[in-house]
Amino acid sequence: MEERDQKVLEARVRGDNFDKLMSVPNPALHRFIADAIDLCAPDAVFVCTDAPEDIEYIRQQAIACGEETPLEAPGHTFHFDGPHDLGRDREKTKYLVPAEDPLSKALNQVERDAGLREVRGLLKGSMKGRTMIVRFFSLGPTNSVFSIPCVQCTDSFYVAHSEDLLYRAGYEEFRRRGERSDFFRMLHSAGRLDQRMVSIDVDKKRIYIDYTRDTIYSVNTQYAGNTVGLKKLALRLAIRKADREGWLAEHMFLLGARGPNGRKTYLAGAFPSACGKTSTAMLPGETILGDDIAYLRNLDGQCRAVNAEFGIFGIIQDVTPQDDPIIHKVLVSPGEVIFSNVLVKDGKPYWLGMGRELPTEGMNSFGPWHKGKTDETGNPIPPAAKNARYALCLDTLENVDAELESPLGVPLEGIMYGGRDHRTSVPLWQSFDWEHGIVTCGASLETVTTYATVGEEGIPEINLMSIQDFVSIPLGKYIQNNLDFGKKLTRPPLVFGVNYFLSDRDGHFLNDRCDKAVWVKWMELRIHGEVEAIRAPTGYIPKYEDLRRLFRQVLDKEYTPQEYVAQFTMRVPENLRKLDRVEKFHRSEVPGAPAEVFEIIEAQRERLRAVRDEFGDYVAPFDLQKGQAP
Ligand code: SPV
Ligand code: MN
Repeated sequence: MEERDQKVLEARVRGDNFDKLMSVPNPALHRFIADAIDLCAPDAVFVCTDAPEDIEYIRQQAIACGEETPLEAPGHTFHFDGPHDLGRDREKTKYLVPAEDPLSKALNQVERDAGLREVRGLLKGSMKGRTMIVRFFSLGPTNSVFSIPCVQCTDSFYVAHSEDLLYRAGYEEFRRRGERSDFFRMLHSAGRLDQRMVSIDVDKKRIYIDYTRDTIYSVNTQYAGNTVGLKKLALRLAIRKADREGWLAEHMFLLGARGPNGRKTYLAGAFPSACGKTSTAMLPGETILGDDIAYLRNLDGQCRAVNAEFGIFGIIQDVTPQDDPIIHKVLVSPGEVIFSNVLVKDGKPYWLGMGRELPTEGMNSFGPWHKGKTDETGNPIPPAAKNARYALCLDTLENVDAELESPLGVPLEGIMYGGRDHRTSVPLWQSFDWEHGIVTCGASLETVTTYATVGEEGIPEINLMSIQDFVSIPLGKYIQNNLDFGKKLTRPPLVFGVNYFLSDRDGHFLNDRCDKAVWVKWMELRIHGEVEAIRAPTGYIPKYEDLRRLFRQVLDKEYTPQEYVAQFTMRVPENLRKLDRVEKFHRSEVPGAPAEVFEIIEAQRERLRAVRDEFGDYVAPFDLQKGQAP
């Protein structure tokens, strides 16, 4: 360790906290912590190891300091973020980019030196009067080719506690790895807090990613998506690392789908935030491995995947015992759960769409709330935030997959992409091959903005592979990496598209929320070549008789030919218009987009035109099926 770091740590880290730091013999780690102390000037430093008593201390302090409050059910607490801090803040999240090496202009960035000065200026002295917590984690299972060790310094016990639920402990992992300096570093301060323990200076909120040093800075915010460094902030660093090392870090859930005779097939799914990702990951009857971030590697030609995380930070809106029975059970049973930005009344949490009437008064992220209360602009304040969430460990779910901690991950055989698309794509299809899927499902994913990010909702946009907010390398390079990854696999995962939001002319959804359980079964069978399909211009679509059988089997539901035709009719004009938007996006926003993108788009256009010439603008699946070999 350098002498200056030794001096800082000796002077500022007291008692056994100092010994805990010293027993990780890593000068790069000591450098980062000494710098954080120097900059933020905390009164005390608490070093949290993997020991249960250290973790218990964090839990207790989150309550003692008022960032969390116990609810009636044992183990449950709630936390409020401020009214202007209820989602990921795209505008305030920027890459620190060296002047000589800028990123695609679609990615929010600031020149590195100027950005560093700004964010470090805001962090200066920010922890005076407070304790800095130092925590160690591993993204991915420990002791594995997938593991990425991370250190988090924060002055928020809520953030430290959330991370305890969402990630794997990593103090021992750091000790095992000795002097290696290839770990992620995260520094967060909630900044000045009011008496409700809510960040005051949200106008000075900054979330800056210094990928040249694998370091993240976050200040004047508490919302977990902006502060829990291991979540989307680390995903941005992981994408850079994956780019260097030839693997993929993705915004994907992982689930084990059950097939005939007890077979299990692993599928991943990429959906933009608030588009059905967690509820797909948690389908009753299947097993869940993860709901948000997956790492994919080519191990001896096979695609293997792990969950980077160990818990779920899930949207609670619309969670009901009928639609989400597994998670609902955990949310009403004793056990460790942090509820954020719900409505609280008499020690109980309430959320929008919970399937019962809400109280007419209580506490929420705006303070004391009553029905009819308005905000400073005169708009009614909803009882709970749309983006209210729960944080809990995956192993509290009854259908958690047994391979969650497997150091070699699970074999991944299918990937699905889906966004909020009301007018264009059929509810389910399979791409012709890997490249077709990456381009026409992933890189063409259209959606509308949701409450998961701060700002206006319902704005249409393309969101590459549902991960565009987090891509930290040139977008064209990111697409190329995806294309190359599949080319090198012996048998790349099949790529599927899903659209849960397809609507009729009057804006009514054409599917029920639970239909996705059937789609997953169809994918499982396709992967094993056990079900046929119809060749449509945009990919393979299911046959009616297979869906009818699966609807009966899975949902005990009679699926009519009318429903099938309404859902699976190829909307040619809409699809052609979509291709135009996608092409325009890639030409204008994705410098260096691979030539393959444009070739595949053009071929899809040709197929759509050919079908239109034969059948007209709207082509029923039965018409497509005619004349095709079975
Ligand atoms: C998302 O918004 O995609 C989330 C929640 O998973 S967070 O990124 O943590 O805000
Ligand atoms: Mn997410």
